Amino acid sequence: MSSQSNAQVEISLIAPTYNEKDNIRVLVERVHQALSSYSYELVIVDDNSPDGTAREAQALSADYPVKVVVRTNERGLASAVVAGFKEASGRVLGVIDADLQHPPEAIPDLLGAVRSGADVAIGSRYVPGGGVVGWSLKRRVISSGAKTFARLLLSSARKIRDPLSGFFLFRKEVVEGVELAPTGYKILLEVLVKGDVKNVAEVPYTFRERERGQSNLTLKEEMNFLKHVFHLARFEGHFVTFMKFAMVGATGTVVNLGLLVLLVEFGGLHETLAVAISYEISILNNFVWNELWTFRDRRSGAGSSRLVRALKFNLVSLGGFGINLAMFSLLFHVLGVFYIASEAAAILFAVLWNFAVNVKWTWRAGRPQ
Ligand SMILES: Nc1nc2c(ncn2[C@@H]2O[C@H](COP(=O)(O)OP(=O)(O)OP(=O)(O)O)[C@@H](O)[C@H]2O)c(=O)[nH]1
Ligand SMILES: [Mg+2]
Repeated sequence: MSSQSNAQVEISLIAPTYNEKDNIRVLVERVHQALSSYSYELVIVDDNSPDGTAREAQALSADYPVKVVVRTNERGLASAVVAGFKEASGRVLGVIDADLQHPPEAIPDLLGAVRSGADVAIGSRYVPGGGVVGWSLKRRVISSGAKTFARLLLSSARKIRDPLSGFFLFRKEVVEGVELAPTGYKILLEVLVKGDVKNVAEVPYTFRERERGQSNLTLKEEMNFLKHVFHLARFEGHFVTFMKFAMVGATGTVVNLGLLVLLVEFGGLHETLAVAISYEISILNNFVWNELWTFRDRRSGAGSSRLVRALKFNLVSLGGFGINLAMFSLLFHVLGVFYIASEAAAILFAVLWNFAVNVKWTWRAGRPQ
């Protein structure tokens, strides 16, 4: 059945698999049930799983519109999905996990959204009606931290509630001529940032616990995620600005500490007063450098006076300070993370917050008159 001609296939669903032998039959059956009234194909991309997933999939392809791609010299979720896209002949492409954490029954709604004009339709855990079941507090915190990180750094992800979803559909034209990098495992981000995306729809679903088989998620993948987001930020063009902003922040720390020592040791000021004064002056230091250097080309478009920008910058920094404290408390007191790691993560988030809000508010790009 996989020999249907290109024009006939409306949707190609890609399911990457690694050791999913116990899930693959149920997946194929449920997808078929959900899509029986559509012309579809299911492309299973297996990395030569030792448990024999590919053989099982091959057997199913006799009765269902299933295409099996077996890779023997490569391993990895993202590159498997990209390989699947290359084999796909549908006008709409989609991605679904093979372990049934993404309900195939939601596909018709996603397809409906694409048919009514969405370029990308996302199966979303974070719109009303969606959710996750069975996650520990730690996994929730990591997941929402990763989500916030991506949204702060990537403007293409900012308006999306679930930009890290692994369950989504999109029109093939969205990625026409786009080189999708097979790094990181969040292919949706790659599509949102690099693709030609105007309308995005989010359709709720509930992410359930895996019933059979084992998770393939590793720490290495998590690290790859950070690298991937920085790579995409560079692609969007905000990366250089962000690096300047971070460098200015570093000079602020030097001013802050240096001044504190001066005021206490040589000025004889009370420590608390010295902390307050040196903190405020370091913020002013940062403001001046950002005004003259980081956001130099945005000044005229911001539509506000320098004094107003300075006040806004102060407010944003205050917010960043609050975020730093809150995040530190959550990681250190609630989750028991080592205090230096907690504060490092808290600083990263505060800096990202400061950056994102200053870009959007203090030095917002002017509208064409
Ligand atoms: N081809 C291929 N597929 C993979 C690879 N790693 C993971 N997958 C598949 O990608 C999908 C998602 O991987 P999971 O391990 O379930 O990741 P997760 O859903 O974030 O983690 P859990 O909630 O613990 O299941 C599953 O269908 C996996 O079989 C890989 O290296 N190659
Ligand atoms: Mg899974």
